Amino acid sequence: MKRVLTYGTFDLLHWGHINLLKRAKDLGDHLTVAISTDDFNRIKDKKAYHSYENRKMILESIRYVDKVIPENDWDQKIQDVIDNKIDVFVMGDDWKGKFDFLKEYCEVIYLPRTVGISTSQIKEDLLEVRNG
Ligand code: C2G
Repeated sequence: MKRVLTYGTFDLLHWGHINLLKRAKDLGDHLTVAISTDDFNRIKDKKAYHSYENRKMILESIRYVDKVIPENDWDQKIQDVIDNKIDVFVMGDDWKGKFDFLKEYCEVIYLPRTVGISTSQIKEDLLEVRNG
């Protein structure tokens, strides 16, 4: 059983997120997603539209996702890798290099981000529609 782990806020879930989750799952047999709590989003200076509970429920309904755990701070990744017996850590390549310290514990893979979609772009586009 090859176990994969990834992290994110996954707010206003879109096809870029799904592309990431699908490719992450394809790297193993079991995918755990650590989803940022509302408090941690404040630390990341992100304001999610959906609450942690609702973002968690949405992620748990995705066929590629086997387990969802909370991401409370920047420093939990090594423990998460150990506790969940992770073989592969995956992130989009906007994070390239940032988590190489995990290479002591598991494989670290940065996947190309999906171009043309982002949660902030969705918010900007909707604002434009509303403001005309
Ligand atoms: N992503 C992607 N393509 C996009 C948008 C996002 O591949 N068009 C990927 C990101 O690279 C990330 C994942 O989807 O791997 C989740 O993106 P976010 O919810 O924006 O996550 P982020 O705020 O980057 O949180 O400790 C790590 C952080 O929690 C990552």
